[in-house]
This record gives sequence, C-alpha cells and structure tokens, in this order.
Amino acid sequence: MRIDILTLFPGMFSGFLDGSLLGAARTAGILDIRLVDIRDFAEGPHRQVDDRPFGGGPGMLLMPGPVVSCIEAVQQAARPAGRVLMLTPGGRRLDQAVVEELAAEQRLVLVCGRYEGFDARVKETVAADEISIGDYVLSGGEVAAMVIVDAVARLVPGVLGDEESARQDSFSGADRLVEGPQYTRPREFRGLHVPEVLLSGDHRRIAAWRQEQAVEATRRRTTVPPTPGLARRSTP
Ligand code: 6GU
Repeated sequence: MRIDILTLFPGMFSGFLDGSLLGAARTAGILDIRLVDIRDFAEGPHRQVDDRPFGGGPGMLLMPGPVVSCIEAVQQAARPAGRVLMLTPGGRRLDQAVVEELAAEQRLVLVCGRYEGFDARVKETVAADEISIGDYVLSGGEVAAMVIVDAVARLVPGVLGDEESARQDSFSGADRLVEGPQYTRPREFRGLHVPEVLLSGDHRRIAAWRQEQAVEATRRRTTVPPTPGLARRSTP
C-alpha cells in the first residue's frame, strides 16, 4: 500500500514512521509512505501558504493554491491517483469500520490542515473526503494522520506478524465488541487472581467466558453513566 502525507511539518513524522512496526513494514516494501512538504508548492519570495479569512474571524486559513498544486502533483506522480483524505475536525468520524474501508485501498493521500483549516475550494477542486479522529480540536492534522496510518497499516497483510491478532482486536469482526480483560503471569498479583477458567485448559469454556466478558465490557462502555463524569464502576 502507498500513502502520501502532505503536510507543512514533515519533521513531525520522523520518529513515528521509523518506529518498529511501520519502520519494518517500510523496509520490507509492504508499505510505501512518503512525506511531501506543502510549502514546496507555495509561490512568491515568502512561500506563503496561509492567509486571513474573508469576512473576518480569528486565525489563518490554508490558501487553496499550494494545497491543490501539492495534491495534484502527488497524484500525477504515480498510479493509481489514490483516494484523497483531508484531515479536519468537521470530517467523517474515524472508527474501525472506516479504518477497514481505507485499508482496502491501494493508495491514500492524506492532507494535513493547520491553522483554522482549508479554504473550502480545496475540497471542491480535488475529489476529497474529510476525516476527523474525534470530537475535539487538534492544532493540526498531523497527529490525526499518524492515527490513521497506524490503524490502517496494521490491517495491511504482512505488517503485523500475526494476522489473527488484528481479527481479534476490539471493534473488529461482525459484532464490533471491545475485548474483555486479559491476564499474563504471575497467577497472583497483589492478592488479585487470574480467573480460574483461563487456567482450566478448557478451550470451549474459555471462548465462552471471553465472549461474555466482551459483551459486558461493550455494554458498560456504551451505557450512559447515571451521574456526570467518566468514572463508572460495575456493580459487584
Ligand atoms: Cl483530522 N484535525 C484537527 N485539526 N483536529 C481534529 C481532527 C483533525 N480530528 C479531530 N480533531
């Protein structure tokens, strides 16, 4: 799979892309991830990429010229042109179903916004979709792009050593359940014991217990808390 990341801050990605999982997949040629600096497509002596919004208001917008030139150049450089995703807080909310949809593409072009966002004509000029990673505001799309690359890459065959582990992840499979609790050694930690069923060697019972725990974990997470605040405890 090929992913082109268009950004004003390519340096933000270096540690991330060279890290163990992605670094190995890139070296192995499974993932072809490229960074493109939007400022390289700016014109004039100042290489300006942002300007004040017409009609007034706070902050600066990315000008359409450099962004569209950058997208077009990247798309023309290789085939297929790839699906263009603009990263904005108002976009379609990312979830595992969207991640699976993106992982099925041969090529993605991720465009990171900065400042108050993109001039609206970018989206009209290039056939782009807008993606958000959640209902909160980041200073730019770079962190969101890393989230997308991480989540998508692990679904690309060969990136994870163990294909089964991706299928068993939370939100995967037809039921979209989150995973229940898991345990490793020691069998007892500070007086807390590993559930007996997991030590039983009875694989049918273990599978049934895990399914039950996943259903319960999913229910707890999607039930509206009775009082404000995030803290919720299951009744004993
Ligand atoms: Cl994609 N960009 C920004 N700036 N903020 C966000 C976001 C994206 N997704 C959630 N918040």
